[in-house]
Amino acid sequence: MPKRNQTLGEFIIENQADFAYSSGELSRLINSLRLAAKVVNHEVNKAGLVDIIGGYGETNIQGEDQQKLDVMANETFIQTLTNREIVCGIASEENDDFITIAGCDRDHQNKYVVLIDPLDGSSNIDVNVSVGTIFSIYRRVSPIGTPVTKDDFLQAGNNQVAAGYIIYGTSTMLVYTTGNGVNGFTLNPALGSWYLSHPDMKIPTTGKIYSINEGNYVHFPQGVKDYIKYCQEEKEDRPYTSRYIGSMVSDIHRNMIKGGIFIYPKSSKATNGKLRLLYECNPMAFIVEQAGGKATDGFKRILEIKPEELHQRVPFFCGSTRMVEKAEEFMAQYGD
Ligand code: AHM
Ligand code: MG
Repeated sequence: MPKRNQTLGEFIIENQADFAYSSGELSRLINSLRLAAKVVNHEVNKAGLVDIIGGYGETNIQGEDQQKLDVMANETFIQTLTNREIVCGIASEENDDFITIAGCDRDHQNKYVVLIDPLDGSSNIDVNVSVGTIFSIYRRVSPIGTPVTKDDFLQAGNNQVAAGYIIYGTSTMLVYTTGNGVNGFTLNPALGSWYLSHPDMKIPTTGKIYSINEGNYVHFPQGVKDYIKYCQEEKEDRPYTSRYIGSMVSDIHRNMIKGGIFIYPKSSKATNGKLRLLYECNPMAFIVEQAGGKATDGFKRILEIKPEELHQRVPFFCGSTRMVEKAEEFMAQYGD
């Protein structure tokens, strides 16, 4: 039973037996992520103080300008996981291809791969709005002791062993699941310790918040347009409130606590939406489902989609179950 104010270290030790195939490896991996998160948190917090923000002169493979903190966060997570030889492979939203950890075919027998979006919502950094890290952990499907393969990363989300996010907000939180519910830890920056502040998180079954970039309204499918009009209708408990930070971790974290729906649909400009199945949607879907919510592409469960590419995008409807189901009803009227 989670105890409030327990540290993350204590929590991991106490709950180690809950991890499937527990050998301590997954615990050590989550420990590495919490360490890297503290380093990134430190840098994010001083972003306004030093000349660290702004374009880094590189464009990532999605064609977006990278900012220095994206690069720093990417390197911090990759280096921490690499130095500790805790995984056999890493795939990052910021890298074209996956990384094979040296020695995974000889010296160490690690069985996990990590997929990571090191700093999501990074266009918000230079305006002092919350950003986040999202991670997802799978057991490799190729034999232990051989180099990792692309198939180790292209697994359906329901194979996830663990997933989590870190939100660098008014306080810094680490929220994660290993498939036994969701727990949230808040960083005490003075002590550098994470404390269990949100044990066994449950998303309300319905809510009054809808989060979508309505600026793209004219490009949305008719089902989404109709759902937005439904949210705005004066009837029963509506109209709902619109809240869109543009930083998915923050938008979903708020909806997890207050109840709500987050939608990033496809549009006539972006045929599969914007968000990446492997780095963004699968981990958030696993967390939200573990908290009792629902995540689909408007028609089918995100966690059942078999990925075909590392950087595949997918429409995303995620949040309170009854709200996602209502949005799906509108989508179903028009088909995909
Ligand atoms: P990023 O990975 O380049 O930071 O993009 C992902 C972010 C999400 O956090 C957010 O929900 C979305 O992009 C906002 O996009 P838009 O500005 O198109 O609404
Ligand atoms: Mg992202």
